[in-house]
Amino acid sequence: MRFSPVLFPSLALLLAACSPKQPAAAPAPAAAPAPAAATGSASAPVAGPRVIDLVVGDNMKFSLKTITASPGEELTVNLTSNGTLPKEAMAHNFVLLGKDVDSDAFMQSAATAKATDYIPPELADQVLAHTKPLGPRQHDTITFKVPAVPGEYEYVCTFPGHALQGMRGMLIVK
Ligand SMILES: [Cu+2]
Repeated sequence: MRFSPVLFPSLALLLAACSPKQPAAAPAPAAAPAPAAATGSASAPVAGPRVIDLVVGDNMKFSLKTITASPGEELTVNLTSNGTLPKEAMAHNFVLLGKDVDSDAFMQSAATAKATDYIPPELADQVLAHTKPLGPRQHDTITFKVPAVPGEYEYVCTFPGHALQGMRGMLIVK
């Protein structure tokens, strides 16, 4: 009996130590809703690449002389040929060149690069984007990211002689 006063306080301490509020572990499940929020935002409308329809043909012109775009914007170029002449005699492509590329020098090399679709392999690093050469009623689509640096980027048809006859245009990034 004499020890009981001592025993009781220690028991009380023990109980207090064992019955601590367990909620400390509770915050963990709270993290679960995060992924749900992420999938929710994915269902929101997402803007895809802006589509540019470009028509080429026997007149050796691009239907658009200029294309204006924002830096870093994604563009899809739909190139369609409504030409009638055989592909061997007249093919058309869309080749977007880097900012400070000498387009005349590029075209000179391209003219002899038939085996690689008129893209000279040694100058491939000067090309930002390009389609394949199209014959009559053919079609090709490319998607690319507009350069982040504002300025003017020339696009040309690299089939021999075409750019010299005016088959060229300008992508204006601003
Ligand atoms: Cu052409």
